[in-house]
Amino acid sequence: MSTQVSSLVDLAGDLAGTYRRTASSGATVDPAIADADLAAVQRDGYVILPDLLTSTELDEVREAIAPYLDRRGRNNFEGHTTQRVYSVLNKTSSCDRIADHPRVLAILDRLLMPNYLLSMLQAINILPGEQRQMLHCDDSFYPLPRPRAALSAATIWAIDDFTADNGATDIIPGSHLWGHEMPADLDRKPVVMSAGSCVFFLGTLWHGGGANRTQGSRLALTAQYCEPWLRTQEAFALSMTKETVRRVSEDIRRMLGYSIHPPFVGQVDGMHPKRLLEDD
Ligand SMILES: O=C(O)CCC(=O)C(=O)O
Repeated sequence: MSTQVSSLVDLAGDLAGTYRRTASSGATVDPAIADADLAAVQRDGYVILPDLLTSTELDEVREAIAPYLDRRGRNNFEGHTTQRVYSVLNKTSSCDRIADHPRVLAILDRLLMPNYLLSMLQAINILPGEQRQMLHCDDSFYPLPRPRAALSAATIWAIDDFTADNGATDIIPGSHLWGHEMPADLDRKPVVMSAGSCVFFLGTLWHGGGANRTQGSRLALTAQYCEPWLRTQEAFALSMTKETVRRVSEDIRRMLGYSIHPPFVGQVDGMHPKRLLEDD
């Protein structure tokens, strides 16, 4: 970034007059906990955050997602024996906590620039017999050479227990530091964790869904986040209804794009995007 541009970005932090930057609920997390989570992420590329959702919350997610699990993946990446649900916030409020969990935001607050965005919120149900997914990195579609800092981060939440046999996400610990090395399937380590836990990892970490060798399905939610100056995977600014945008928390609203990357990226007709919510 040139000096000129970076001074523009730094300019007063925020040029918005009416809608100033809002605080993240990540600030409510004990800084010692958030700093330790971040240190693990920087060292290993990931951290497991255990037991963040209650059994009632898990039941609500299962019940809300079930009606949408009506089709299978369309290619090898989605998985032909895997079901996926996109545009989740428009369909149910039961997954809001997954998008805006303070423990996750506290790490993101330390990792990404202010007003980082939600890039994806998706349910992934791996059915019995699914093969392991190809290994990949979530921010590899941003064409900047590695090694480099992550431009995004992801969480995968276990809605069912993740076991070594039922399709738990496989990761390659430490691979966030790699340049152009390619991972070997032998290096895959399943993230075994109980329902209600999540794994937080960097967009540069190699990972992939595991094979499901059991008779049961493996339901997960993934929430992914990116720098505020990047294009998101799901075009939430186009897809989210105003009803959804009004219903969600201020954290989610900001991450859906009702915020600006100072001084003016994300504007609408020269104004802060929140002006759109004033009309009707
Ligand atoms: O379902 C999983 O465990 C991982 C899926 C994944 O990484 C993806 O589809 O991008």
